Amino acid sequence: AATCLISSFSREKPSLVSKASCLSTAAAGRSMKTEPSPNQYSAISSSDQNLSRRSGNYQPTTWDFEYIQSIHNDYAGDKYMKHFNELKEEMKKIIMAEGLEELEKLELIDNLQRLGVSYHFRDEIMQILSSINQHSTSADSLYATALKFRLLREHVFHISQDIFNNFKDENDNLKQSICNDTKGLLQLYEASFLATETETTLNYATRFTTTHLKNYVDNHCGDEENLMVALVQHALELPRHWMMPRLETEWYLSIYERMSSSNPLLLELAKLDFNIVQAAHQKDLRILSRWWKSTYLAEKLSFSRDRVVEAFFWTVGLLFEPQYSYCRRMLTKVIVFIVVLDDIYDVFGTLDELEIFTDAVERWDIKAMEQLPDYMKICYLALFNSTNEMAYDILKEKGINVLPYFTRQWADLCKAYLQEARWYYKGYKPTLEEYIDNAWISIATPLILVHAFFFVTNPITKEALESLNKYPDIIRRCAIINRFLDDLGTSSEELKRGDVSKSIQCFMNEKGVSEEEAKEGIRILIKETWELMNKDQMEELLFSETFIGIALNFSRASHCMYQHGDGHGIQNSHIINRISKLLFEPITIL
Ligand code: 0FV
Ligand code: MN
Ligand code: MN
Ligand code: MN
Ligand code: MN
Repeated sequence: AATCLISSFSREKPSLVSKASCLSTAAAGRSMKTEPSPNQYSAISSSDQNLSRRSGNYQPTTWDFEYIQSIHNDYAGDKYMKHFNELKEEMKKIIMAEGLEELEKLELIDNLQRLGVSYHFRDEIMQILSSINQHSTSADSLYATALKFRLLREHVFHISQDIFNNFKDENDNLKQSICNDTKGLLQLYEASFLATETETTLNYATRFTTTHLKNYVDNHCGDEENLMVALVQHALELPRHWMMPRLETEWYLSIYERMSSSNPLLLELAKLDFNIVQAAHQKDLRILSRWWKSTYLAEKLSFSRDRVVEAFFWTVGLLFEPQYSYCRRMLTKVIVFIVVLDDIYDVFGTLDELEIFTDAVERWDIKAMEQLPDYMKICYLALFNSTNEMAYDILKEKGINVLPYFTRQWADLCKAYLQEARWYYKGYKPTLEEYIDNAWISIATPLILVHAFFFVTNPITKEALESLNKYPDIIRRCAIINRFLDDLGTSSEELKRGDVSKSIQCFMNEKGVSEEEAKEGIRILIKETWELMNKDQMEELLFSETFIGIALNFSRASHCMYQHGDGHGIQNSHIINRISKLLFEPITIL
């Protein structure tokens, strides 16, 4: 029934009105100053003083402008490049060496991926996997079978769950004899998250392995020296398929180092790559923090979350490879605008103001600014200029006018925000279906993915554009997962402050269950939506591997951002640690 709910969402899809005329304002927009001196005018007019507005009580940023500008990194530039390239060539020889057993090859690929360096060896990896796919035998251990299954699936080779039939008994259940094979169970657990919704063996395997792995951890409580215990505990927190790749790499580097079977060359390569990539990210971040400061949005709209580092962290979750610097920088701008707008709609704006603002965004017209209160003018013009500028970049580079796609996304987002505000002011409690039908747009995932599509796709086909306009399944599912995760992490604070019922409250009202039961229900919906997204990944033909990877990574980033509450708005120590390790602390190389 849950699956039915998720696949039945439909939404009016307004046709794209060509707004070619807007592009001419892109160039004008670029020269329009978004940088008034901070005391030139007050953003919030004095007539507003006696209005009672809500507050998010958001704390200042953990990493301010001065800190970000002051970072010095020894790994920036070309200093380590020569040595790195030597290591990379050596590594290629190891990967392509004759005489490796199939299992050795699979383990090597798994380690390359987990250590975050597989992007240097894409061709080699595909070559090995397709040869394994063609001449595979089946008399393997559970461990080898599950590893092979997962790696082949991750790379979209067709492989059936029947590969696990050897491990089932006459009643079609998984054999009890595998319960003590922890290494095999762990690998089967990881593989099971790649299941689609009809693969009952694999879906049952998730529950089966989770139970037995939990027992294993309980029986080895406190045995932290034991690497298997560390690996199992980590996997139970989040399976590999749901884990943000860079965070996995950061964690696994410390584990791999402790393994007696580790390859010293690979370890050195991976550490060096981690630091070089981090230096590239810091460079992006320095540019962004100057831009963010120059907008004055944090000062002018002080009710809003000042979270440029967190926004950038999301983009590192979507795609971390150094060559995607432009995409990361643009998407970070997009995310900080989303957060500012979200705070206007959720916290600060009055319903009248929100109606006018939504209308102005739909019109996408510099003249529409006149009707706005001062604090909205600043935000409107900054959004208008940045978006037009991005469209101008793409027009220059690819010869396509994407402004209508961008502006439609902002209009759809604002309309969804407005719907939530109207529900809130009316005290209306939507059904779960009504809520989700709006909330998969208001989570801003479609907007971010549509922007990402244009930044990473080349050439852009007519078929892909048509599909994009109708919000393809992969975007929809990713958005629903992100919405559920956001609600699990943020809704308790949101409701205290005053906000529309979120999915958990809708679920409670509708099913008459407790908050804990509703949360469990939402977690099941998340797993089921992933099963649908896994199928989308295998069936999607119009979008590039890069774009599909961004969509999957987006939900992975959400799992990590919201794992311990609201990682974006209310900084908890977990997320501060994760961001620091990923962006600011180089790995020690002896
Ligand atoms: C979520 O905030 C939010 F707006 C974020 C993190 C920015 C963009 C979204 C993603 C990158 C997924 P909040 O929980 O206030 O959002 P809602 O929609 O619940 O008000
Ligand atoms: Mn962990
Ligand atoms: Mn909000
Ligand atoms: Mn909101
Ligand atoms: Mn939220």
